[in-house]
Amino acid sequence: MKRTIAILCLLLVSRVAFAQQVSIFPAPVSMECRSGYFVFDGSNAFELHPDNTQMREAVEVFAERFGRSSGMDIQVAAKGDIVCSLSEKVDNPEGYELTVTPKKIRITASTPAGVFYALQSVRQLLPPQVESAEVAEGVAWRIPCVVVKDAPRFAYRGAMFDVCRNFFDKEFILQYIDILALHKINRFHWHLTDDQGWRIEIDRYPKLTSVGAFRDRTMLTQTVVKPRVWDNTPVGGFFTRNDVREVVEFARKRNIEVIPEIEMPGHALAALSAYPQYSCTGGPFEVDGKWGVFNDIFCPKEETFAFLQNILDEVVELFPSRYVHIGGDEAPKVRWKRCHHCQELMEREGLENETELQAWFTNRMETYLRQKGKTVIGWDEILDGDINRSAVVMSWRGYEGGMKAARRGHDVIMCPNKYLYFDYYQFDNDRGPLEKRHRIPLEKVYCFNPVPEGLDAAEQSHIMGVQANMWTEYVRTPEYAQYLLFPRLTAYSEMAWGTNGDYGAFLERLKDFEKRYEVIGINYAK
Ligand code: TNX
Repeated sequence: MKRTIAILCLLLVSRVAFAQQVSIFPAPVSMECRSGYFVFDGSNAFELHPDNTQMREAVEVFAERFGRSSGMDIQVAAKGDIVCSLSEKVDNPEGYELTVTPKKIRITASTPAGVFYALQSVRQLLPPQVESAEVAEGVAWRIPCVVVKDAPRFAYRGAMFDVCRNFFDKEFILQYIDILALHKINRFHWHLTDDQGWRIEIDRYPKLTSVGAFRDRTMLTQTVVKPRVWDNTPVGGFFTRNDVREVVEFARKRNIEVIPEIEMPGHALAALSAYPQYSCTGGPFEVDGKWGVFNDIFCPKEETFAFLQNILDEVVELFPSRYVHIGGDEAPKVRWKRCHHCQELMEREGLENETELQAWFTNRMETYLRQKGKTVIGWDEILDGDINRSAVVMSWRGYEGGMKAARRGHDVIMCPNKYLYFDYYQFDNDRGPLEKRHRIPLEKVYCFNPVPEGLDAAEQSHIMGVQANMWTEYVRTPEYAQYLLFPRLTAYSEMAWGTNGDYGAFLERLKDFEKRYEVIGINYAK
């Protein structure tokens, strides 16, 4: 009797200890816990089938991280106890099976991306100190025995970050990308051009950055609030071509496609400050330090198309991504209405109004990029006209844009602002400059349903996935960006992966994950 009680107690204790350790974000599709641990002792090695460059890259990121925090080096060898194999048995290209026993870690996937994700799960099964930038002492480097079967619901799981309204440097972006990989997010949409700053170096047009990347002042109040309060400190910055290459490569190794966004025809004031000849009025303009929507946009002249195509030629060379985002949102037609050239062009092309002219503009750029093998993405305003079906629509003003796009046969990415805009405030007492907008509490993100009711099966199949957007008008520091991003991004990742369920249980699991945020150094909202 005593023995039975003792065994029961032991079981209970080990279950509790277990429960604290075994939590992966996003939650895997299935996970069974077994007894025992796999211990990392410095003698471990990867065994790869096949042993090729892609497979080595898939394990390298984990080995680097683990090496830095544990001091242990895991090499690839002919025989090893961490066995990674490709197999057609796993059908999702990002899916994987992970079996941990006291003797071996076995990973099976259909592509190296799945192997990479299995190792991100192993990363999360390890104590949070694995995130440490230096060797952490006194840590039990072991993971519990588990059997995990996992695969994402959506192929497109994106995160957008705006480096234009406020500049965020390369170090911040690299750290963010690594955190995205931890959450199995696979696209980084990099918002690189806007009215308040042009952030990517273009060889052919040096003034885009020498002029367009800097501004004299920044508005501290909301656009609608009077009197306006300004910070008169000059600010700016941009990414060199080498910075871009480094970010793209860093992301690629983490199964993240970096999608550049070059805004057109609107949100173009920084570019027009440098090259006013591509506006309708000729300028002059200044890189603006206030927020909102500006009337001066690119003028659909032949010279402008040449300018934009030359820029895109360089962009395409820097970004191997399948997608290029060309913006398309918030483009007022005030200038086009009063511009002789635009009116003549409309007449010639048989375009009824300026909205059709924007569609004509978009289609021209879409065709140009398609010929270069790229798929164009645009904000849902591009649907206001009849645009080529090959363009992908990002639905930000609610579900409607996405539904309309799917019905017309466009592929769609869902990022409605009332659910997935992390620049919107979280708590009732978050009374910062964001108070006028919607509140997006954690639960709203977690419970978001990306596939709207009312679409038939064929239309639903056009929903490629989701995206969380981080605009930075009022976000001036990395710390504040992180405060807005976390833990909402963690909730988002579980929804994007498709395993969001009981919100209460998610909150319980999150407590453990916060230790990981702390070791990484993330300033999360508590
Ligand atoms: C709308 S989303 C915008 C951005 C702003 C954002 C602020 C979109 C395509 N346009 O330019 O930064 O709202 O939340």
